[in-house]
Amino acid sequence: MIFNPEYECMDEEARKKLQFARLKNLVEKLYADVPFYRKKLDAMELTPQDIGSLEDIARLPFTIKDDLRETYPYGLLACPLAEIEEVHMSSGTTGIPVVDAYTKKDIETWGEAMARTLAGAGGSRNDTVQNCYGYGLFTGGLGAHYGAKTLGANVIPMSAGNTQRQLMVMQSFGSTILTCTPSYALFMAEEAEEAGIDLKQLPLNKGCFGAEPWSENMRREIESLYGMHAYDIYGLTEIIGPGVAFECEAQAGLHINEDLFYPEIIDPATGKVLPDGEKGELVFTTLTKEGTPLLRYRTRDVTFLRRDRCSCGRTTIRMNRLFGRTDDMLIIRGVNVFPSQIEQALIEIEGTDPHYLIVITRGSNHLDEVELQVEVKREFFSDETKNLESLRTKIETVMKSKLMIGVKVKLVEPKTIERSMGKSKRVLDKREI
Ligand code: DLL
Repeated sequence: MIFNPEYECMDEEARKKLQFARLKNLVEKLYADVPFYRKKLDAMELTPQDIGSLEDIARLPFTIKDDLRETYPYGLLACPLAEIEEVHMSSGTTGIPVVDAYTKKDIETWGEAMARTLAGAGGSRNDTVQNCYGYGLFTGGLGAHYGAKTLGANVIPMSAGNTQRQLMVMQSFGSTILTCTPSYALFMAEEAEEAGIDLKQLPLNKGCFGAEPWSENMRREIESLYGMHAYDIYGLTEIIGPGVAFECEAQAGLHINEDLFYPEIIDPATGKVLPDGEKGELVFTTLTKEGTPLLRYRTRDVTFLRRDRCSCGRTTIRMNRLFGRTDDMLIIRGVNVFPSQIEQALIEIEGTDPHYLIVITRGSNHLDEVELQVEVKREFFSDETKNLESLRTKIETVMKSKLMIGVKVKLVEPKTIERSMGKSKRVLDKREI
């Protein structure tokens, strides 16, 4: 089901017109009400009148995470504080958090964006959403909650954790949609197996997973363990939280809610806008936000955009599943490596589970050393040592050819790598540089 065909299936010309009108409005508002942006525009000798077309967006300044940190908590507010209804913060554990402040209308927009997301996965008012994203300052819990309500579905506000109870609720309430991080979905499946619960027999038939990188391999794993369709959903606190982009039933890229969030891809080194199809840093401008609207926010997420039509009937631009982040790119012995590349390489190797940890150290010879801990499927672990050794060598060979660096592989027993209920940690960088 398409939740809002008027906006999701809009003809391209009409959408561009709408985006331009909203952009113009936004720039006027920021210039008038947010001293931070007024200063930036003045410094570039730009006024709202200079924005005469949608393409002129490229003339506007970027906003970066440090701008948000430096103005913490309310420096970027574009409305009186009395109009703010709710605040959320980024889930990062280090540094000053970034704040998103929502007016009543912003919360409604968020509900709409997330209702479109759940509908993209085939959800409707007949569904029961078991929402295991964390409630609180993190945007996952309440974002999915508002979306389920706007859709008219029944929402069970579980939050993350207490896995035994999650499994009990899943069975007794007959939940049909699961919303959580992909790593928590896998963790719950392991616990279910242990408890002798066959998830495939339950009514649960779709899931909306995001907030962290995951791969096609993990998707296939989740789909087969639960007997469900698993969809990728994307968003970030600074822009609204979840609801920025979502996969539809075609599972072929994530539809961006571009009437609300205007996307661009730039070269992270030069800031130049790149054409559709080219990989670079994703940038968003919030087109309708009232509380903390942002101009050209650099997400640091790496992907590309595609404008070809989707079989689902939506006309919105799609972004590819993320390749990684410009800032979590690892530089190992001078080679750029994204953790997602390691995961991709693991896909091709039978016998491994999608649980891994990359441990980086700097040896006494000052060279970086990488140990890749990989969980092995239970059947494999009980096999002969000879088979384990050949699996280990195989992974090392594949990594060497894909990443161009040597990686020491350590095979570990199932369930030894720490599980996460929220965002999982894949990299342990012990280098002291
Ligand atoms: O993670 C919002 C969210 C909640 C999205 C629930 C989806 C579901 P933050 O905590 O601000 O917000 O983290 C945002 O997480 O810039 C990406 O790097 C990463 N991320 C989010 N979704 C995905 C995804 C929420 N589907 C940051 N795939 C973003 C890969 C993702 N990475």
